[in-house]
Amino acid sequence: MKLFSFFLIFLSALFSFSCSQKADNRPNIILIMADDLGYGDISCFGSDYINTPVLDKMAAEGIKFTDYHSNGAVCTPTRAALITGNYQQRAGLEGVIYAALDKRMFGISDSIKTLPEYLREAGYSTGAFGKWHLGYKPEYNPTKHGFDEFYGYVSGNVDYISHRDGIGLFDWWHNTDTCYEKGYVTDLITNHAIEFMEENKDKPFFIYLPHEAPHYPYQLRSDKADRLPGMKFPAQGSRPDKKQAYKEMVEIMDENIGRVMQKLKELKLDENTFVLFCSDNGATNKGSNGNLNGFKGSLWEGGHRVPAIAWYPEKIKAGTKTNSTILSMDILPTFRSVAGIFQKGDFDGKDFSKVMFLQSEMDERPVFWRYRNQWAVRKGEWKYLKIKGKEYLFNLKDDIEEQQNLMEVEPSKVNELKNFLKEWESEMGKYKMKTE
Ligand SMILES: [Ca+2]
Repeated sequence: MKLFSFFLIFLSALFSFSCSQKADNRPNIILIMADDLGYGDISCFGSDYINTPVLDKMAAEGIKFTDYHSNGAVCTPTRAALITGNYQQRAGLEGVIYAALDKRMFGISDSIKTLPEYLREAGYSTGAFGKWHLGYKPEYNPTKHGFDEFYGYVSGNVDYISHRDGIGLFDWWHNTDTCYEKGYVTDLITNHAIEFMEENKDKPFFIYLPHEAPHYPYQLRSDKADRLPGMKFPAQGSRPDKKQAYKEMVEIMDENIGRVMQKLKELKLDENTFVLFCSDNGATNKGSNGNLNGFKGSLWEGGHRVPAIAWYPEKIKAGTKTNSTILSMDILPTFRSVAGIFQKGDFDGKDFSKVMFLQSEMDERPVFWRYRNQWAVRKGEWKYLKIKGKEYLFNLKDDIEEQQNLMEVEPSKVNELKNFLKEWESEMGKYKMKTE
């Protein structure tokens, strides 16, 4: 009997050892998101003006998404979709949360389970370093929504040097406390992400690294702060050469992403870490959306088709490319699957891990955008768009520039897409929009 008990104890020890081994082998996940970076703003997406050797190398060693879209055409909605795995409308965050004091009441609701909450529950250490923009109040803080640690700012943009927000208030935090530290935002958030990697190198971690670059104010490392207490300041910064600053800001971000990649190597985590890079909406006129029509804020392709790259040498075939249509809301189900969370989840977003790891394509599905009296529906190569009361139908496969309106030519396609939109609107009508 004694021998039998001993055997059982041995078996259970062996089992828990193999489980913990398995748990430890789950990949680290790093999500790096640029702010307002356009489809034509990095060299591997066609820029001949901005040099991004680190991102180019990631793409050469990983997979490039040609048809990746932010859920929103501006910051907050994309972040809401990303963190919830659903259309941002379900969180009521269809528009931007502004810095003005009478607009600060909105934010991410407690009742929604977030991406870091899923990953933390599965044993991941979770850290957010950079821009939050999902609410100012303490209850909206990243540490109240699944992140073990947060360094950064909660508004839409801060002075890169003085860390003051759009109305001049100090906006730099360590968790829920204000934090005074010197440094250029792009460098600082990378420093904190790297510290987090070092501290958590022996267990799986999830790092969310939402950069400020290349969002305004257009400032470089050696610039003086523009936003100081009691002073009026230009929101976009005082430099006259904003386009040049924009270019250098993207290049500084690229250099800092290189520091993260280098640290992965040093810590011998490069084999077992999955890195996804993307942008949160299209570029303004300071940047480039390649040959796409429109800018940030619009539902023309330039407002939401943005660069994305995934890197995971162990599982992603080097130098691959996908034309699957993927949105920010697809990241949550995908990361759950990468982290080995197999409980069924009910999300608007869909797992795209097979696109990356097995070179398969996503099943065709209708996807939707809505922002400030603009509507867009995509299914396959077709896009229905309604802007300022005018309707358009485009075949993006032949006409990515959105120049040939096929409304009159393909009425049945128009009807199909409008019916999808009607259904979606009726579903989203259940939710109260809190912003703008
Ligand atoms: Ca943005």
